[in-house]
Amino acid sequence: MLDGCTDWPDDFIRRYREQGYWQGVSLGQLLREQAQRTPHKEALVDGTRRWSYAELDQQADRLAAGLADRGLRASQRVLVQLPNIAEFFSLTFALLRLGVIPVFALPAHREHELAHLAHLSQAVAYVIVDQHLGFDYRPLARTLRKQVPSLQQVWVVGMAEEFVALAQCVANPRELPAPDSREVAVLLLSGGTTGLPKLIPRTHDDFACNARLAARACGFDGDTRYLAALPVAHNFPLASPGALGVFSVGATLVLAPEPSPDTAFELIERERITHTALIPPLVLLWLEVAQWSDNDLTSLQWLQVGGARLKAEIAARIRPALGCGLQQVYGMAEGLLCFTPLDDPQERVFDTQGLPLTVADEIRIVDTDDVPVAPGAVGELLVRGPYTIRGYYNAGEQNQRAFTADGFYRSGDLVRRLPEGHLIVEGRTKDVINRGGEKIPVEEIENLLLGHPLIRDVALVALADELLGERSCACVLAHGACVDLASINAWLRDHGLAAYKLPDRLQVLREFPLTHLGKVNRKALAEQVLAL
Ligand code: OOB
Repeated sequence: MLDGCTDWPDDFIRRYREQGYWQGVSLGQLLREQAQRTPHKEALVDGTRRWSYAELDQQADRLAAGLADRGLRASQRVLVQLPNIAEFFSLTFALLRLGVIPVFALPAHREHELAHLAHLSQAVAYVIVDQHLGFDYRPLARTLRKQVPSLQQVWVVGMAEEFVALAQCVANPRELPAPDSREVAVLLLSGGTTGLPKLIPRTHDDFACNARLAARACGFDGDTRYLAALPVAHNFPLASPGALGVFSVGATLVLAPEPSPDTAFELIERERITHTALIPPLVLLWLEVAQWSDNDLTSLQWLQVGGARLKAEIAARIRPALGCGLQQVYGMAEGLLCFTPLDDPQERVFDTQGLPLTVADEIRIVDTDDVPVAPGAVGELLVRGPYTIRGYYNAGEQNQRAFTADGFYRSGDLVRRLPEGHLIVEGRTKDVINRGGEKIPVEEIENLLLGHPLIRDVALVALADELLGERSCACVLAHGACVDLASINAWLRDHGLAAYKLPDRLQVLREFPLTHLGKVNRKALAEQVLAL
């Protein structure tokens, strides 16, 4: 396995193979086999572009050959920051076929996050689109190249300027040695528990298992037409079941450039979409707009909702407004996926976050001493299984904290389990603000803000919010002069922070409430701010 990664112990490897979770097929092969079964079937729709399985397969082969000619070698890393466009998939499959490991940054990430990801992964290349939704990624590439010496090459979808156009990186397809399915296929980003995002190594075997079984749990088949409205670089629309789930059953993936109801409703009507996935704040927006939209949404059968807790009252509005069923999804880039079964009674679908995907997902719910809680009680969810990682990439010390000695991942989520096995997410122990599904690692923002000349001390806390579930509030002790939210956020933006992580509110205080151990009492602080 790639250096810096933690493998499963031998007896688990044997078991997961014997039980058929790991099928010994690399992700590149998965597409090839589908292309052989259904070459003419529509694989992917991006605006007016429509690629069959044979075309997608061939595009990937041509890019793989071209990128190999440019010196890419198995197990190198490439930082990929692409929006929902067809090239995301031709490139990803090209890299997968070479055994080169994509690191999936989100389109919203900026210099602060990207420099960290490039350093941590020692990426040799960075792939961008020229412009998307009014943002030009080329100046970002210039800055990043200066900061990260390992980044030798920048490939651009569209106008490359001084860089190289991805369209130029093609060559005649040739036979390439297939990577071992036990190898790391991709590096995903953690929602973050401490500081900056950590990298999550997912192997071909485990990621294929993730996508294939998720597709089954969501009833995907050859007639499925899935709309990727969320950014496909995220595990939910990428592989849970998302795009890889679509490709594993020979279905059709339709790409939306952004998830607004205006764009998505047009696509649902035009492309006869059957399934899609959203985070809770977008559900609210879709519900609002559906009231007066005259788009025909009757093809839509299932809406998957995950990433943050969905309120039962909102869940109940989905079928009346959108005419489709709801499936709750509780997942994490580290692995474990839970889905409400499609034939579950309404109250389970509204009130729970579903059942683990496989019987091989070992779940423990424990107290702060790692002792299992009584059945039905709330505790931290620990998990181990055929598609849950055993360690982050190059993170020895953090791995000591994030995993138990016997290999369980500490999710940082507080859950309880119903007698039938359904999990309900009740809160969390980790220091992350979940802003409607977008994760804000508290320490990362606090560390940045501590560098601000007017800030003496800072605590970022979550405030309850109707729309997003949580919003972030930066509570600061200031040096004399007054500070305000606009100037703090402009400063954070200048330091290259992604916009979704900017504090929603700033509160200047004289002192922080402390716990009896002398640490900032965040709960009391949030209550104090809400009462102001
Ligand atoms: C998904 O993945 P990540 O890695 O961005 O975030 C994982 C965390 C979980 O540990 C949990 O704290 C929260 O997001 N979460 C939920 C949730 N789904 C995720 N909290 C409450 N209710 C839910 N339904 O967010 C993700 C990955 C794959 C599929 C779906 C979501």
